[in-house]
Amino acid sequence: MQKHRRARVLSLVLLAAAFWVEAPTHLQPQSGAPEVIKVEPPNWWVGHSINPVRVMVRGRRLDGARVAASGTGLTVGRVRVNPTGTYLFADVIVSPSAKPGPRSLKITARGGVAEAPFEVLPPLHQDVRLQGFSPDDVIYLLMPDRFSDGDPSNDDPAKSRGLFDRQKSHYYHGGDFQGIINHLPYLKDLGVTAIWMTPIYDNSDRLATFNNEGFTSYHGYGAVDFYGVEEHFGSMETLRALVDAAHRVGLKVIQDEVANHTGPDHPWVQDPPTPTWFNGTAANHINETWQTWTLMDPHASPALQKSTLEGWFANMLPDLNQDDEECARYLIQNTLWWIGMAGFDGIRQDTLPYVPRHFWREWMTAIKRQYPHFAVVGEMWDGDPALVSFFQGGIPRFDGIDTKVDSVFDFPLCFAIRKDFAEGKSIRDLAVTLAHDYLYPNSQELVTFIGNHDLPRFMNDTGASLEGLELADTFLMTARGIPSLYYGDEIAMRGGNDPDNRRDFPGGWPNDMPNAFAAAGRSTDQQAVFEHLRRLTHLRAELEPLRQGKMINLELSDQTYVYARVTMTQAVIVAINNRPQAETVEFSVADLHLPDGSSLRDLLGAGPETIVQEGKIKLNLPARTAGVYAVKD
Ligand SMILES: [Ca+2]
Ligand SMILES: [Ca+2]
Ligand SMILES: [Ca+2]
Repeated sequence: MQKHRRARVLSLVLLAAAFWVEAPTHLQPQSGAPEVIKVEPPNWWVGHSINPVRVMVRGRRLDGARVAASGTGLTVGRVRVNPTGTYLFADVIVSPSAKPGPRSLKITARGGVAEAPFEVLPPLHQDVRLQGFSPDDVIYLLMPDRFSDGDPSNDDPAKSRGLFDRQKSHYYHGGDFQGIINHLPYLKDLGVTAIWMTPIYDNSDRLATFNNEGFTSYHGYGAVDFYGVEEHFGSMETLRALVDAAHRVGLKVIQDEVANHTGPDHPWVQDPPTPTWFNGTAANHINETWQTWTLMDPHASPALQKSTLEGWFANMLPDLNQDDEECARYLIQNTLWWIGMAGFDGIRQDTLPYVPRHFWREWMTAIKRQYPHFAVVGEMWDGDPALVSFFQGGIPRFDGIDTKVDSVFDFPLCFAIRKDFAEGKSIRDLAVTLAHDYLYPNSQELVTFIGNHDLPRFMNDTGASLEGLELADTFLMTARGIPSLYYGDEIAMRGGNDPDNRRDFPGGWPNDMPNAFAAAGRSTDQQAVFEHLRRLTHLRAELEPLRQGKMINLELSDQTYVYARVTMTQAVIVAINNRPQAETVEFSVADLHLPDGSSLRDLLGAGPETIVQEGKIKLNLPARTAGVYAVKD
C-alpha cells in the first residue's frame, strides 16, 4: 500500500502547488478609523463550558484598541492586539443570565471606533443531537460535491465563479447539502446510520492551474475560512437543515475536520495572527517527511520528530502550530462551535499524527466536557497496528500522554481486506491483523473500511470481482469495529487513484441516466451488490452479536476463515470461503455452548442448514461465498 501513500502525497503536492498566491496589498500601514473584517467566533452560548470565549477580530488599525461590550450580559476581559494592528484577541465573558440576541464589541482605537458584531445564543440542548457513534453504527462516507446536486442555483456561485465544470475531474461538479437531504431515504434504506461528509469549510474561491490543468478545492481540504460554509454546498442554514433532517430519520452526521493545516489561500498565510501561529512561514519552513513512526519511538529525539510534527505537507500546506497558545485555543473553540452550530454527532479528524499528541488530549478533553456523548475518529494512515494503536486514546503511553481520541481508522485491516478479497491472497492475513488487537486500548471502537476517498476503489484492484467485493462486505459488516462504507461501493463503482475514485454518483444530477439511487436504474450486477450489502446492514442491526459481540476465531486455513461473534445470550457464526472452489470446513463449537442437535441456518441464504453434532459443525461452502449462521428459532 506504499504506492497509495505516494499517490496521496502527489495529490497534496498538486493541491498545494496549484494554490500558491501572490502577496496581498492590505498590509501597508494606513491611517484612519479601525476596521473589522472578521469576528471569530461570531457568537457563543450562554452556559457553555468555555467561558470566557476568546474572540479573534481580524481587521485594520486595531493597535492600541480598547474593547467594551455593547448591551447587557457580556463583559470583556483581557485584550491583546498584534503589533501591526491586524488582529485583536478579546476574552468575552457571557453572563449566565445573558438574554440571547445580537450584541457588539465596541473597539476604540487611535483613529476612531469600530463595531464587531457578536451574538449571544441560548444554551445548547443535548436531546437528540451530539450522539457520538459506536459499533451500533454503519458509517457512509460521501463527498458532498460528488454525491448529488439538489440545488443547481449554487453550482457556480457569484462568490467563486468559474470553478464548476462536470467534465473536469478537479473542478466542482455541483453536489451539495440539498442533494444529500434528497437522498436520505436511499441511505436509510441501504441501512447506514451515520453520514461522514468530507470537509464543508469554506475553501478557496480561486481557480488555480498547475501544468496547464485547473484545480479547485472541491474536496474541502483547503480551508480558507474555518468559520465559513463552502458556498458550493449551501449555507449554515442548509447544513443545519441537513443535520436536522438526518436526525429526524435516525441518521447521524459526522464532520470532517482538519486541525493540522490550512489551505495555501488562507489569509493567515500572508498575515498570521501571532508570530508563531504557523510552524514557519511560506518563505521559510521545513518539509513534511511523513516519518510518523518516530512519534511512537522511545528513542527518537524531539529534533527527529520535528519534521513530521512541524513540516508543511507537500512542502506547501501551511502547518498550524498547536503549541502557540492562541492557535490551540482558536482550534478548540472552533471545534466546539461547529458541533454546537450544526449539531454534528461526531468528528473525523484528518492527519492525526502530524499534530502534537498533547494537543489532542486538550482538544478531546474540551469536547467531552461540553458534549460527553460525542465521538471522534482520527486518521492515522499506516499498515502497522503498533503505530495506529499508539494514537487511540484510553491509556497514557510512554510519553505520558493519553490522546483520549475515541477511535482511529483501521488501515491495517483495510489493506488486508483488499489483499485477500480483491487480489485473492491468503485469508490468513485477516486473522493475523486481528491478532494485533491487544495493542489497541479498544479495538471494538476502530472504524473499519474497505475503501475511502484517498484509495483506488476496491473494484480497481488487480483480481477484483463482484464475488470478492461481496466477501469483503460480508467480512466488514460481521467483524469487530465500526464499519464505514465509501459512497458508490454499494453499486461496485470503479475508479483508480484520486480523483478517479471520486466520480459522480450515477443519478445524483438532474436528468442523469441511469439513476442508481433507484433499484430500477441499477444493472443486475449493481443490484446484486447493493442487495447483498443491504441484507448485511439489516442483519447487523437485527443481531446484537454482530455489533457488540466478542470475536472468536474457530477455524482458519489458507483460504477459509470461520469466526463467531458472541454476547452473553447469542452466538452468530460467520464462515468464509475465499477459494474459487467449494470447500468443506469442520470446527468445534464447544466454546459457544451450542448443544448437540441445535439447528443453524445461513441468514445470507447461500449455505445449507446445519446441525451441531458431537460439539462440531461441518459446512460445505460453495466457491467464494460466505454464510452468516445463527441458531434457528
Ligand atoms: Ca448544486
Ligand atoms: Ca469558497
Ligand atoms: Ca503539524
